[in-house]
Amino acid sequence: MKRAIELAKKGTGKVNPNPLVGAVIVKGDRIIAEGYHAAYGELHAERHAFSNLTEDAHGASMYVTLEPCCHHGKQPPCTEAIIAHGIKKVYVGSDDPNALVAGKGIKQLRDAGIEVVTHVMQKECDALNPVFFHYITTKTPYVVMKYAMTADGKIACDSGASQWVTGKEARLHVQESRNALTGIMVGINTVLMDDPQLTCHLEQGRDPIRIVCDSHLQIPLESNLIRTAKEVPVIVATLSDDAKKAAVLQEKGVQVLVTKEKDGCIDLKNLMEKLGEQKIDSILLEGGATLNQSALQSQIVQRIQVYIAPKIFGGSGRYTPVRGNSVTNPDHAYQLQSKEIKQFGEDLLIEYEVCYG
Ligand code: AOF
Ligand code: ZN
Repeated sequence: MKRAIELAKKGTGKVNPNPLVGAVIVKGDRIIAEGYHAAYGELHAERHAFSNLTEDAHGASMYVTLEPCCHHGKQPPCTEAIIAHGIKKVYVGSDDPNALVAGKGIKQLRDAGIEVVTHVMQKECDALNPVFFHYITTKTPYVVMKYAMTADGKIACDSGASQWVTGKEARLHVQESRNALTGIMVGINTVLMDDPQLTCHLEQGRDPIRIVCDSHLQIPLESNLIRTAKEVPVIVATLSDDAKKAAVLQEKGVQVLVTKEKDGCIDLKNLMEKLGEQKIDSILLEGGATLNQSALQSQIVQRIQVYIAPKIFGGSGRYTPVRGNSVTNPDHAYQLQSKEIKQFGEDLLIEYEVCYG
């Protein structure tokens, strides 16, 4: 199963909104085939493994990180292939919450006389697919809020200068998130201040779909995002009914998405529903501080990645990761659960899950 998990990761950034899945077929003490889901719409891990068989699979066991599917989607049911190849025993990691599968895959295998062992290394297998589990059950994107701050909680100096808070190893890891997640989202102030590209700088990386929350359609036509919108998709979410500016943006390749309004701002829940309809299963939220606050308040954030650099900026406290209204009392804080601590160079990364009570 460890090997199947390793294989599954090879699909990172390529399978969304489908899950990362790996499969290994074993006969006696020999691995006779390996497979993984390599790209959206292509062979599932199980059938990919069968396509790599080095000998007949009759009587063999299969290790697969996710419950095999039993429905006709873009691909035929994997259960049928497992039965047809005479597999005797299947070890399964995660349950599949997809309503089309959800236990029915395992039942089909058992009904065919195959022994099925479930929840093998389940925690590790589940850790492959937080995005898929969230998206398949809610139809809205899994949102990861990311920011980098100093040990005194600042994201920039009082001058606004922020290059760089963290070192190059940590910044490289951010690029991996940009590759793994389907979209990247920022507020209009970040565009006006930094004019970012929001692309993925990894050699083999995939650029995320770039999403800007821009209530009043202020985005400059000469900004890097708009200039490159025909090469890498840009979605501008807005409340504005300025049809003229919208038409110019569309002409430049931008998708203008008008959302509902909430308290004078973009209704982020509504925006997530609309993005989910476009198969955007995951979003890296890269600020700024006001959008971060709205996102928490709207309860659209599932995970927070905090990079902490071993340095102190001091200053007025103008540049902190989450601004807007504070909670009125420590008892009302947004509650987080620590999931993981990693180190990149000198910087720490703490990953939290957001707990909505
Ligand atoms: C995958 N890859 O290796 C496995 C999946 O539309 P389809 O036919 O690609 O089916 C997608 C569903 O199949 C997916 O939501 C999940 O429930 C199930 N298993 N999917 O993309 C795989 N094993
Ligand atoms: Zn399948």
